[in-house]
Amino acid sequence: MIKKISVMVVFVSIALANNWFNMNPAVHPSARQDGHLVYDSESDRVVLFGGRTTSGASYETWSYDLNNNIWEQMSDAPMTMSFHALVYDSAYDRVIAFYGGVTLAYNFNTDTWEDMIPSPAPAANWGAMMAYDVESSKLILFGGGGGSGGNYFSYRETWTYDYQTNTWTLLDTIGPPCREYGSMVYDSESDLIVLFGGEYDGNQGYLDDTWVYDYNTNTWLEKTPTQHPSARREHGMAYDSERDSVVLYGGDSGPYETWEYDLNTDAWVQITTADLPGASDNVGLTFDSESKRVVLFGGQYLATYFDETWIYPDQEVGIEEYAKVKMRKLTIYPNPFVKSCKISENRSQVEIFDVSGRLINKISGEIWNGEDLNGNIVKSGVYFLKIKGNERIKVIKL
Ligand SMILES: [Ca+2]
Ligand SMILES: [Ca+2]
Ligand SMILES: [Ca+2]
Ligand SMILES: [Ca+2]
Repeated sequence: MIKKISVMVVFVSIALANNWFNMNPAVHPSARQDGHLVYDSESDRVVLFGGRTTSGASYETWSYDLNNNIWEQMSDAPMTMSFHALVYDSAYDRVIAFYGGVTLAYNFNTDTWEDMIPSPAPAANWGAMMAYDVESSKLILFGGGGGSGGNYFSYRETWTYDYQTNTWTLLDTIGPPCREYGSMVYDSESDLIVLFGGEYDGNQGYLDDTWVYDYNTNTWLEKTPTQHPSARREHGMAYDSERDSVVLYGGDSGPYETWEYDLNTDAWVQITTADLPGASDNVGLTFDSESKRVVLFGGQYLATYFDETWIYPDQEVGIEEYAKVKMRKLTIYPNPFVKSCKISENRSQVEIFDVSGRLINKISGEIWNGEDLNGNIVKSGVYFLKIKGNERIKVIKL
């Protein structure tokens, strides 16, 4: 008699530690560093623009729908940008890109780019930082690099840009020490912009300082956290409004670190995660407030560019939502199976139980040959796989 075991996947949510989860979308942008991400909250889409691929700076615009794990290529921008700054202006529902005095605006709803050609504009070229103060409806830009021929320096200016009047206005020229390649995000709960790190004055060393900017009073203030990430540049930051936490990831040439900053208590905490993206620096990072997840795309480690899409934190989600995300990754082949099945997720330990909860077998690796602990082929029917991998436990109904 031929035994057939059909496979259904059912997930049981177990307490999970914070982790990164690889979404593995079927279609995605090509590998790149510095492909900045922003979240268009009106459209519930993450927008990626530009970056540097192996063939140079990119014109490309992509959108990502986390709910359906789908990337879609949109219209190219009128010019390439990398080492640019990118932010979402929620008042006008526009994505604003800035590099080297050029200001571009993108409307996802109509999939159209405009070259705004404002005058004056900040003089910064590469590595300026932008964030958007939602309470004040103001885009804020700080710093950036300039110079040429080995004579490089950084800017110390704070600017705001208004899309409707197409006007850049200089707000402050003191603020934090000059820098490029830091990161800046807006903490909506505290109504303050948070800046961390970067590269000082045209590559005169890396910074490890934490600053906040209040547009309402036009004031910069240096924070004094007792611990904080080490000095670095080219890290990514995003503000998780669900958990009121600034998430920092990576940095140049290999700090594969995840940190979270609570502005209210002025505390940075390093988060140890079981899984990590392939890239360490120049990732795209933003927060999808509808899905309540930080989204990461691409980045680099030394000379290698990445095309991975990850989300964070992978925890404390409802069973349904967890299943929706996880089921995309996990496949069991063939289904139903007769002799053996291959479990797509390669985890260290898989335990197989029958419906009464009795342990049938333990396997390491990806293949279950349908045998029990004594080497006998099991009866047809329903079995559960318990996959232990790092912090995550999944129970799968076979
Ligand atoms: Ca929109
Ligand atoms: Ca404000
Ligand atoms: Ca806060
Ligand atoms: Ca979403």
